Amino acid sequence: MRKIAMVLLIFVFVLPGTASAAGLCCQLSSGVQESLLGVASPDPQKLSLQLSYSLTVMDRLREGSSKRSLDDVKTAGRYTALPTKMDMTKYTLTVGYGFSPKFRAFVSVPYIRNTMDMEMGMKKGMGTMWSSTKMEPVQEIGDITVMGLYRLYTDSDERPANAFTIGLGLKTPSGPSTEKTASGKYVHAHMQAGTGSWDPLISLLYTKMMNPYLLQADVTYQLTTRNHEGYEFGDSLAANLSGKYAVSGQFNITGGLTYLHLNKASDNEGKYTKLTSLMDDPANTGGSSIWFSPGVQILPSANSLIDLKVQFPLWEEVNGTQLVSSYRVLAGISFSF
Ligand SMILES: [Cu+2]
Repeated sequence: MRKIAMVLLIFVFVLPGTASAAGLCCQLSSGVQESLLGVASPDPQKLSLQLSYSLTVMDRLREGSSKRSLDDVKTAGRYTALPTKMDMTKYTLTVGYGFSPKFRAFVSVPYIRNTMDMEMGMKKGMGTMWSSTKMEPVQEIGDITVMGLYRLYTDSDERPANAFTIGLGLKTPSGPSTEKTASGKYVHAHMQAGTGSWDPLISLLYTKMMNPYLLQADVTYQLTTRNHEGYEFGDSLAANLSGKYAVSGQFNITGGLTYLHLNKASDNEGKYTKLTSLMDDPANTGGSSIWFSPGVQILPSANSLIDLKVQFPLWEEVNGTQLVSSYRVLAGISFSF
């Protein structure tokens, strides 16, 4: 679920801006690849700084590709701890530097706040008594990621029409993955601020510029590893097709389609597993989804970019029964120096 963070979709408003020479072609030559990394890419010898906010709202239940109501899942009788709403908020600071026209590198540091509402069932005589509860929020620095982007091919250094880029990254285990609840049990694995694992990432990007249009196809694979506690979040694959249309030098309309696949998690030592709790049954992890992304971008000045985005799932198929997202909102501002 946290890996939905890899998926980006776009929705932005107009803000009053000063005149700017930065249009779509300049964004390409400076390599803004927000559908991949959500960061403004720095020009050579330039530093970029991005602050972003994202909110993922999960408040629907799904079994396979079918919708399920809370009552459906209660009646099925398998679980006595059910999530009803999870809000995942993330503030991310990303710093990038252009070492050369071909090579740029980024470090991103997220601050995570996850909340969850649940329904707990107590067996009473013939039936089950349900009560609502809120979990203690998790608020921590999450997993820091470093990534390098190397441009393998371009037809021109100035305003290229085609560019092919490879990215290699590493997600570190800087965020805590062993937070406990007041009862001394581990908080749900997917609610922890970190995964506790070192995960390599590889991305391939193809960008095509046909002023005033920009098209980009990119794919990212995250190879997850097992953490110290024996838990492994599933590998993920995200493939994006996105486009931008420059209405003016200060305003772009954007859109995209994203396919996301997550493998099932596995919990070798059972430390995070509780088979009567829907969130703590590893069978209820992983799946595939397709997301749609309309949006806009604003360029208030030559060295800044504002990005507000919303993403909606068009199709989903999950393993087991899971709490799934209704939508995701993203807002970011980036500067280059
Ligand atoms: Cu919970």
